[in-house]
Amino acid sequence: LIETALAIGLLLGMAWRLTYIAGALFSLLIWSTAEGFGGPYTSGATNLGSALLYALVFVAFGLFESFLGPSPYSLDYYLARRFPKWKSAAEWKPQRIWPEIRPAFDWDHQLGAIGAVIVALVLALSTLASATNIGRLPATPANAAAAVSPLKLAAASVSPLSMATAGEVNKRPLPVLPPLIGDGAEVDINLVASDATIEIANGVQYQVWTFSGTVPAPILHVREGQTVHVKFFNNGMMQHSIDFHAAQIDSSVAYRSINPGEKLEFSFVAQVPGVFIYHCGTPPVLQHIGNGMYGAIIVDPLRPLPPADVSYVLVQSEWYTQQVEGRLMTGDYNKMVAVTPDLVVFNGVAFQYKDNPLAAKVGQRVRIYFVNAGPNLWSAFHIIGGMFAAVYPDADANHALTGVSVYTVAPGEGVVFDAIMPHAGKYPIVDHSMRNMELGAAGLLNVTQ
Ligand SMILES: [Cu+2]
Repeated sequence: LIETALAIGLLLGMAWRLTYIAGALFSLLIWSTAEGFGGPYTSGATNLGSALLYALVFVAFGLFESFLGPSPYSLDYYLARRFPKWKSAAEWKPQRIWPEIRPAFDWDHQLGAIGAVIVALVLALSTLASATNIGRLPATPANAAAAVSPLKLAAASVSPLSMATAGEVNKRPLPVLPPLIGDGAEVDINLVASDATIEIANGVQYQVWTFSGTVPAPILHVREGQTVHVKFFNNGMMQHSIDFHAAQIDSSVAYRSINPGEKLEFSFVAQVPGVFIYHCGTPPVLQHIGNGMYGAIIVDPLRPLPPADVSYVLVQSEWYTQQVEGRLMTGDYNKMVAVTPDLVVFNGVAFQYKDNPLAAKVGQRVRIYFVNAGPNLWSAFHIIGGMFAAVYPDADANHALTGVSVYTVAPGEGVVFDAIMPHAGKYPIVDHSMRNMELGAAGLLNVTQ
């Protein structure tokens, strides 16, 4: 509103003195309150902000006017002639006698000038629309940080010749199913809640909350019927907890939150086979999962599935980011609530298996233990160019689905997929929800002879 009043004052030549003073002060105000475009308040800003410049422009206008005297091309000129007191609002030297200046141009020129002023006035009034636009995010430093896209940061470091969408992610081991933790009737699991910084896209880091330092958390592999002893220690900065979907247990005891420095122990029998999520369940759970506290536990069935030649574990999840500085991101809880992810990833890193594909041979049974950690989005899991040989929603071979090309995996759900590729080739592994695929939920299965 102040902007619009200033614009009208400038265009009509009305109350110039007030306009200049208010304009300069208002520009300084914008500059000093970091209204986004105003000042150097985003990290990495390299200029002083444009608002300071406007303040100087207003000062310059004031100086011009005081040297050159009043102009006949202004409302002030006419108002002051009719109401002499108006001068005090309009002029730097009100005591000066108004010279009788006649308009120097003929009417044709004047009409042109008036037309131009009207056009400019309409434009100025149209800014009212944006000034009162409620739906727009205010230009605060927090919103500016939230607007930084990790994918764009990742792409910025990529040579234009690279085929990769978001650069070549640092290579890490393929997510092969690890061996059973133990062969006996009982196994021990030690997990530590701890803060860490990990890569979520090429060259882009995120300040995560983890189980044992990685996202996803360590892959746990047990067998149906084994008793699992869980030892959980909180080495983080706040309360955390651990919730195993593979267990049937009193959650108010086993899954309770513990303070930093405390430990928690419980045991459960892995009675139900399958692939399950485990995650932190401390409120707001959305934030604890959103910041990285999830993993997969595989419970092998006593009545085995058809033997697989190669087995991988994929955990899908979303990242909701805001910039800390440079290429370091942290979580954005507002985005988690609004479900506006910046990245959707397999095993924590956008596009990591595009540059470093999963591998298999023609005719091999490739098993993918798939967990969707969410926290919010469903996955439409798909291998482009492929057909699942079997989908096991419950790890029971008698319940296998066949003839499925896309299968839905809800947040928190785990499903076992078998694929047998009859031809060599590079098969994209994706979340067939296209937005999610473009945000990073895409990798490759490289099938060779
Ligand atoms: Cu937690």
